[in-house]
Amino acid sequence: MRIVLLGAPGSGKGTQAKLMVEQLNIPHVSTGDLFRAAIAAKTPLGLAAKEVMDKGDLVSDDITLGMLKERITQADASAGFILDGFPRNLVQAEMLEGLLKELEMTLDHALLIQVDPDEVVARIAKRAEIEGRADDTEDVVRNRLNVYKEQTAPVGEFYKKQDIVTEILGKGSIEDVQERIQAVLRF
Ligand code: B4P
Repeated sequence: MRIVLLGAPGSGKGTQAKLMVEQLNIPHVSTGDLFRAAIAAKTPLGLAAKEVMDKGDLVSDDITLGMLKERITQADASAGFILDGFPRNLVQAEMLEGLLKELEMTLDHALLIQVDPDEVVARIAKRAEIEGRADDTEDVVRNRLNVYKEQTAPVGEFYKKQDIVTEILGKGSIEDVQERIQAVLRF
């Protein structure tokens, strides 16, 4: 099964994807996590990405697609994957279409997790206290929300035209949200 998780920063995409992995036995591919690993390893890609991510902006599409292609062509992704944080804009959505066509693959679901902006800000503030991520400061979170509204929200419309979008209410406990996802995917 091939799934794309869409939603604002802090909507719980990563949190839900980790729970889905246990049930579906396919990998969770988070472009944010791939970038954070590259930053921790101080690779040239990581150094370039860090500057952009610290401001809350998006890393260039070519770099992101190259990294994604490398990940989804690994053996453990042959039966499917959960994409979290990709595509982040319409260019990436088109690039993913091309890549999947080349690999003779199709997407089964795009799950759009809906959470109020105030709730997102509160969740990320809590994570900032625990993890201290450089892009979780209030100003940067506001920029990330603007970037989401302008660049990522249209991706939902892109997949609505393909009739594969299901909106998931992201309010409530982590378990509540997971139950809603499981009801859609029927596992
Ligand atoms: P991401 O790593 O994707 O960061 P995110 O949007 O904050 O994560 P997510 O929505 O998964 O939230 P989470 O589950 O952690 O991106 C970071 C940056 O990387 C971007 O700004 C960009 O610069 C770069 N990047 C990534 N992908 C890119 C791409 N494709 N192109 C270009 N640049 C890219 O949840 C957040 C918090 O809420 C957690 O602390 C969690 O515990 C809590 N939470 C979750 N569900 C909850 C619930 N139901 N109730 C209460 N709290 C909850």
